[in-house]
Amino acid sequence: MYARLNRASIRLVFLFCAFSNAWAAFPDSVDLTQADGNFAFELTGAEDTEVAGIGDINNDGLDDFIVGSRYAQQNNEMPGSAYVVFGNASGFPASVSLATLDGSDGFRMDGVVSGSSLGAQVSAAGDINGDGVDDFMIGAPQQQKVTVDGTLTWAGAVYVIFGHAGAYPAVLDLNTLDGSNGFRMEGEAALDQLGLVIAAAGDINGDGYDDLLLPTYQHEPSGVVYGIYGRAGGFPANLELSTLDGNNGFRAYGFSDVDKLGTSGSGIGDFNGDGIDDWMVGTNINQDQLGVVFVIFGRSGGYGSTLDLSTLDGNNGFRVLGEHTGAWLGQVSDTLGDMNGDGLTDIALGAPRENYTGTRSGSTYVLFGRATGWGATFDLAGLDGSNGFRLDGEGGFQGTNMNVFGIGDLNRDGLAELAVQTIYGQTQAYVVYGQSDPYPANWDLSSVSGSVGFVVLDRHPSLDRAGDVNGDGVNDLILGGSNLGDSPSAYVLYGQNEDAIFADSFE
Ligand SMILES: [Ca+2]
Ligand SMILES: [Ca+2]
Ligand SMILES: [Ca+2]
Ligand SMILES: [Ca+2]
Repeated sequence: MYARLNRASIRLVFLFCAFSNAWAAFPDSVDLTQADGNFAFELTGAEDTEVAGIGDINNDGLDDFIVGSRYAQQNNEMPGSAYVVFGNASGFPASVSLATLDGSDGFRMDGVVSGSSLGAQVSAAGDINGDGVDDFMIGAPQQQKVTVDGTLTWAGAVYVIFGHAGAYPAVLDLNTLDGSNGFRMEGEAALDQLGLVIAAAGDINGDGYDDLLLPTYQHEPSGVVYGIYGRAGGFPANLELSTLDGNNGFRAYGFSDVDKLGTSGSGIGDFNGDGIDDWMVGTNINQDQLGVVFVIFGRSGGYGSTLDLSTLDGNNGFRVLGEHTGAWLGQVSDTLGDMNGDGLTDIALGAPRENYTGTRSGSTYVLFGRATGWGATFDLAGLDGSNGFRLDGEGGFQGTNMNVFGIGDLNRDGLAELAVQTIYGQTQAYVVYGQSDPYPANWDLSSVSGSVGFVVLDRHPSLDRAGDVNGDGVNDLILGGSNLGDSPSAYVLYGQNEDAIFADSFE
């Protein structure tokens, strides 16, 4: 098993595979409870974690990552906390304590009031202020908003923190964000829970600065997604979303039959190959609960103050509807990067309540990007393996609480991997390798082993590409935990460097 798969045995695996021509970078099953610092390490000291790779926020050439813990307690209150851990070229020990980060190896941030659920979501932001250093953001969806007219319960807040070279404190006080080092945004109304979904957009208006997306499905009456444009400077300490005017950002609302726009959404890279980053936003709550995802092509100059999603016609974007009543397409979705190696990015759309292999077995649809030929509506029944595929659960109710994640290229073959986390039945994360050959048009998760992919045992509700946190040139995977008892907070699983293994084998 994987506990014994140290470097020596990896070489044996490689040699075996070289002769059998059946290379698999990972074993079929990864047990992170055996993390020993060699193939993976654990993080301790926080509960119920959300995780994200955030790029290189301290500009030392190593990618960094963040662990959010919405129920974290500090000083007998429960503000929620988030922990940034810096990448380390020396690697990491088997266990890293989030509680002892001292500014040199990472730092902590706490919610500004108790009960704000800071860390319920964490995300990369790209480089939103254009200073060449990556930035990141944290959601606090249950934070109150204090106005002259009173307090708005659970309006929610999002904090954007600008990365910088040099020293960080052990605890970064989010109240010190003044527009020059970062800024905050707050929900427009009580119960909006701004910060439940936050995502880097890439540069969707083509001005050279990375942008942000804040899908907010609880905003009445129909949900909304806010787009925030990056710029070189001049951010206020508190960016009022009501001031988004088409120059600094925009909004898009749900409309008839789209009741809760924004249960998922993210930047998706350049999906249609026109040189501008594209994005998507979805909801499982629409007519007959089919679910819908809107894919919106990036546009030089932006979208005006309000983008009308009903105008998507194939030229400016398109929509994807779930295949069956109650399928809940778009409850979850993520950007993948380039999974099939054609140079265009691809996307994963989850339909947790599709029924192909049993009641609510769940399905994941992968759509490959392409330059032309999009109509106003993409029909998922047209997926044939070359333009994307449908990947079903193994059986009944496996779609319950399923999620889909783009996790980057874990085996350095240049193709991005897909992860599907299932919480019910087979409670594990399935990692599906990218490949340039066509996939089957329809298949199911029971096939994920060997050259197809591998599984990570246990429950990890949050997965993300960590970037390269140990400087070996391979992207790593970070996995959050839903801790019961003393189980670790999160794990990092190192990517496998096939080239390095090859070189080592013939030393
Ligand atoms: Ca770094
Ligand atoms: Ca920056
Ligand atoms: Ca931009
Ligand atoms: Ca594009």
